[in-house]
Amino acid sequence: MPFENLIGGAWTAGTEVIVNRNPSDFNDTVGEYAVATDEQVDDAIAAAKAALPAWAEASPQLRADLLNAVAERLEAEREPLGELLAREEGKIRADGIAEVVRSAHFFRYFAGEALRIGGYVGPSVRQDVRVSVMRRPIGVVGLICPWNFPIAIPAWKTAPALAYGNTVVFKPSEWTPAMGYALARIIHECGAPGGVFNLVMGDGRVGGRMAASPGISGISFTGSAGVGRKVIAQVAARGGKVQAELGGKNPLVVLDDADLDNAVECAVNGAFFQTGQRCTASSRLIVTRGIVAAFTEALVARMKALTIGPALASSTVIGPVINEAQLDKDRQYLEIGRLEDGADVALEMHPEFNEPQGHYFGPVLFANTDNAMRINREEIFGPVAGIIPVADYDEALAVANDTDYGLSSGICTRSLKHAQDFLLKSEAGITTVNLPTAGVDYHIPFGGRKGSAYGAKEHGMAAHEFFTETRTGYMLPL
Ligand code: TXE
Repeated sequence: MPFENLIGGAWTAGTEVIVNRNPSDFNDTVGEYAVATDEQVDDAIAAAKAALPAWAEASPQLRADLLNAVAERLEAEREPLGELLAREEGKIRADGIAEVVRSAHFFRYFAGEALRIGGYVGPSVRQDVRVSVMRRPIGVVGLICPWNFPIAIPAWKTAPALAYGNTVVFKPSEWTPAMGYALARIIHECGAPGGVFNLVMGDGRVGGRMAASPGISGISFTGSAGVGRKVIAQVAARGGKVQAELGGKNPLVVLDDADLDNAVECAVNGAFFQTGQRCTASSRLIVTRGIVAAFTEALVARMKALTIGPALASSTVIGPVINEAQLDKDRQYLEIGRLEDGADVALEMHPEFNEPQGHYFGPVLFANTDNAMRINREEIFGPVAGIIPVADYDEALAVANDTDYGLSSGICTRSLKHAQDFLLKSEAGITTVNLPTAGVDYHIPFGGRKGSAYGAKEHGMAAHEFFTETRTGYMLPL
């Protein structure tokens, strides 16, 4: 029995299904998930539109209660959902559970925000006139999400959308429908009125129909730059509102005065944890020449301790990549780095088992690379990193900023002067000091610059920028 779409409060069968397979084990089918037809996408948008007035005008307490109930269910189901996430996406169990807990954090945070929508009332410059600035929902929002954080990214879009009175049409990635379905199931079971939150599963066809629909006021997208640019153009052309998070080619700078152990931990975490499939992953390791030999040696030694295996095996640190296409992409860049770019391969790891069959690709570390190489220009989105030796901090900053992307960046140093300068001059939306470039908080703004993003930032105090719009009022009381 396939898992169905949620349209206007009713679970609805499709005409085709996605067969969701476990990337750790080809013999394990996670489940079958209904693909929404064009008509069903349109029905979901219509249902969201019909539910909008009541939800937008509902007491914020009612909205807050729903979000708190969802948070409680996510926390209660953290273990089984974390395991399902690991089975479906390939990240290790502990990361799967942590992601479900983080999703609950978003719902709890925005339950409070529903009661703090805010605004302004005050005197006009005109005698006896009062002005008001209200924050209002933008309407029906479409959430198009990727596979790498299959419940956290939907949560960080859904929670503010609902908190501020919007209604939602949500499309998970076709590679991770199970977590998208689980979120829809929980929201439905917690009593969301029919049409307030709709689930339409499927691939780019479903996403494209959402982006093109005039019934959707705003699209929030996370995914590849190529698809994101298409969605941005499509929505902007029809006067819709759009925000997009598009990946990165994130630098981690290591200076001679860095704490070597800390720098190695930042690099191995940022570059290889979650199999390098994080938009904030460190893929360029920019290292000054006084420490590059010691850093490379220590990083290689640390990498050799990383166990590659099935996501649910307790010994696994590096799980499989998501699918065949991503595996091919990772393999291609290994050859591009070796043959086309002429980089040295400092370490190429392989799984030391042949069962179960999965999309396994070991971490790869290139050395003696330069920033002109394709492996340092193009997003690979796998466990692949390149060491770029540089002369000093000034060259490190210039190389770090020499990229089309601008999501996250990091620097490992004991110099407050260089740390402060990097925080100011790095052309990234998120910059860390002596911390990995991946791993963020949920209550502060998240998002990139340059080719990594478009429109308002997400998370915490930034989310109202996209999910609300201001209305200005002038009143002469007579
Ligand atoms: O992204 P896609 P995927 C990058 C990373 C990865 C690449 C592919 O480089 O290798 O993207 O990953 C929907 N109109 N990131 O396949 O294809 C699609 O169904 C509307 C970085 O996940 O961009 C999915 O739900 N929607 C990223 C979503 O868009 C369309 C995280 C993303 O799919 C569509 C993941 C269309 N024409 C991948 N075509 C990050 N920034 O974290 C597809 N979709």
